[in-house]
Amino acid sequence: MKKLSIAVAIFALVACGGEANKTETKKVETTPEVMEEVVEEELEKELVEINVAATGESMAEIAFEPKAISVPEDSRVRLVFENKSSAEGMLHNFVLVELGSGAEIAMAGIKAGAENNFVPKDDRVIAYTAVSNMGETLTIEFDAPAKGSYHYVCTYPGHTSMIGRLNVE
Ligand SMILES: [Cu+2]
Repeated sequence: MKKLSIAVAIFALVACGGEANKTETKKVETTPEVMEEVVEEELEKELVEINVAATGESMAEIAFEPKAISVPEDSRVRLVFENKSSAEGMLHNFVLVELGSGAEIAMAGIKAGAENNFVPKDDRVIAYTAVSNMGETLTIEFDAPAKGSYHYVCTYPGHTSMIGRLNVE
């Protein structure tokens, strides 16, 4: 009886060993494919943080800082948008739009109204923040659009002089 259990135990051990080997061989076979998937996933998740401020205490001074930003293609962009104005009524948003469409988007934004953050429903709008109060910082995330140049504008009524360019490279 004792001998039999030992034999069974040895058999089980060998069987397990065989199974483990099989699994290992399978892993090696699929390694190149698996690694490719991992690399692709990492590219999708590359997070790029950009900092943009809205500055100025009068209508003549208001501007984005900086006025040009570059981000890599296929990146996830985290925008930290700081309203640095402190004068009463200096409300700003950041609206990323197709190149050259800023003026039309801003015009349509006035009709969209404050309840929509002055952002119209328009395919040319790629990403946007809510309207920020003086001294407020808002953070949004979005996928970088296709390679190319885009404008960012403030669509708060009368702020059409606030414009910058985002390059996706
Ligand atoms: Cu503004």
